[in-house]
Amino acid sequence: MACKRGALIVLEGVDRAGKTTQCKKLFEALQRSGKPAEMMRFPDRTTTIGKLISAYLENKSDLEDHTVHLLFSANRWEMVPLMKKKLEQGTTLVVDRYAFSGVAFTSAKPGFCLDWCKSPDVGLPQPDLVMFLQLSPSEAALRGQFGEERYEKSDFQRAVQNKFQQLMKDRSVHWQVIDASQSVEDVHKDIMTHSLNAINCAQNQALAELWK
Ligand code: ADP
Ligand code: 2DT
Repeated sequence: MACKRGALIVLEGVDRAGKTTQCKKLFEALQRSGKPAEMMRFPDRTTTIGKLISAYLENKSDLEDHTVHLLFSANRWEMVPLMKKKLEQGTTLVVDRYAFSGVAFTSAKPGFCLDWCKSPDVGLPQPDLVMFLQLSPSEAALRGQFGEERYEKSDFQRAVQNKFQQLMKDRSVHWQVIDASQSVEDVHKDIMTHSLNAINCAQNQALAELWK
């Protein structure tokens, strides 16, 4: 009998919402409970495309806005064969940002509509669960200053948050809003509950295609 597939679990949210902290905790908890899991993050700055993106984010290079949007998408597509292989082998993937960040960040720039921004990512593996770590700008500010990277400005982050709210109206995606203002442990408990459900459901379902 073919082995049961792993789940594709994505964490999204604004800067300092706790995505990286929670991806790591979820990954470690799944491993401890004997469920095969791996962590991924986008952008993946290690590939040739990822290095172009990283230089752009660090303000070491400038790229035209459409161009960088397509590079972010290409950086996901280049990982799709590996992602599918892992999922089919039964490994659950815990992913720090995905196409939703891609759309929210570019569509927060002037002159970009949601539909254009979504189009290059149409057909990517559909996440079984997307958890949005919700945190107000004032609570995020208590967690430290913005860094030096290109998008780390409060006005832009507010615009990004609004775009995420628009994306969350789409019922074809399994969104789950998580109250990220709780303690690290309480956020983890919520995330674990939703993830275990998603892993159970994914076992018996074929992997679908995003926004198709
Ligand atoms: P993100 O990946 O969303 O930008 P991080 O996981 O890097 O966020 O966390 C940003 C900062 O906030 C880190 O210093 C982290 O230790 C802290 N942090 C994360 N989760 C919480 C929480 N629930 N309560 C308080 N501080 C947190
Ligand atoms: P971190 O590496 O700190 O998460 O920051 N972004 C991300 C986009 O503009 N488009 C995308 O497709 C993705 C995945 C969000 C990465 C920065 O890049 C932005 C913050």
